Amino acid sequence: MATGYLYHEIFGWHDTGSNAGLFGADPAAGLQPYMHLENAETKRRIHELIVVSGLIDRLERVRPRHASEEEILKVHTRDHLERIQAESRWPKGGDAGDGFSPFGKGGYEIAALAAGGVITMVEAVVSGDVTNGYALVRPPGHHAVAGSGMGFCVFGNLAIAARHARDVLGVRRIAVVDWDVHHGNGTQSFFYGDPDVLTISLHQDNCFPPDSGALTERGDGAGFGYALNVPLPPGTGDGGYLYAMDRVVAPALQRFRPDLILVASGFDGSAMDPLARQLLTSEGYRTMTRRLMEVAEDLCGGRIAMSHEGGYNPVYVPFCGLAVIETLAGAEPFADPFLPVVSGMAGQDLQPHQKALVDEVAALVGDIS
Ligand code: 6DK
Ligand code: ZN
Repeated sequence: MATGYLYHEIFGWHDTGSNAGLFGADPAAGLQPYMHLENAETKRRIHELIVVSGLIDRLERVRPRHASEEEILKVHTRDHLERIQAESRWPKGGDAGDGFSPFGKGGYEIAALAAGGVITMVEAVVSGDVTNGYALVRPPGHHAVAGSGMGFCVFGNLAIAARHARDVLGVRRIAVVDWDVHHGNGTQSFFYGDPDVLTISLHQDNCFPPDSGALTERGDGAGFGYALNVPLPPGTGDGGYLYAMDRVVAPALQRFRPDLILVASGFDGSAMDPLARQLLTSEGYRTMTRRLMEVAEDLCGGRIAMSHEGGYNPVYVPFCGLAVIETLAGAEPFADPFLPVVSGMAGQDLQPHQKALVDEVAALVGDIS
């Protein structure tokens, strides 16, 4: 049983510039120029660790293609598509929508390759060429909404691939599990009224976007109950996340019985991330992956396609990525030299206030049928 892996060097050429990530360099305000926080390094370094560790030899390489305009238009407005295309021709590129999601000249083609990359990974999984797989794409996608990009995202990569799976590949029920530390608001928005796509987002409570991802966001009309949000308190570690997997994610999937599971995989919930305050270790990501695989084997022939999202510590993210992908491939753990440091941090165990929140969400799972 093969595990698919998709990466392309040109993802590293998506140019987010040097504006310190959120606030453009402004000497008068004391803002020094720096790399944008969403830069190529974390992704490149995951890929390099996959090669150097030898895991690459256990993986089946899947080649990306560009998403077509028609595929992008399945979730986005023509306005958004054409604005990205136009700004992509500007000499210095443009911005996907909120002023801190910049892209360089030619950024449209790279964003279309990211969306198309997730499409081809989903195709490989659905056709049975591979059992599961990881698309290490960039720019990320889970914040992009119909008419705009935001939060470093240009197009909704995973949502575009999910629509493709439904409309073209004939997949009926799709579950999305988003473990990026930020709320998967974009993905949720596309399927908010759709009872055939279950979206579950585990994120740090009110981290990004502002005021998004409360547990009261549950879907609309026929889709009510088919959006689940688990806004974990800051400081949640492996214990809290695994409790959420056992109490919310696994039972929700078992009730929903998906034909395919998609994962929006960010590593910004790690204990070393600069953009959030969670405590996950590579072992936490490994165990979450294993739990999902067990459920997937039970429900949908093991079919899981993961799409890369955030994660901002260039030193630690590669070990988290390696743990997830080697688990998907059934490979032995290679290394995580930081594990003693991060797993030894106080508060890794499930804390009472984390349990209370997860239990509150668990009570909503019964509305899924
Ligand atoms: N900005 C992502 O990792 C992107 O989910 C995260 C984007 C975080 C932006 C940081 C932030 C604010 C907060 C308040 C008001 C304005 C801006 F998409 C992924 F890359 F995956 O907190
Ligand atoms: Zn994120």
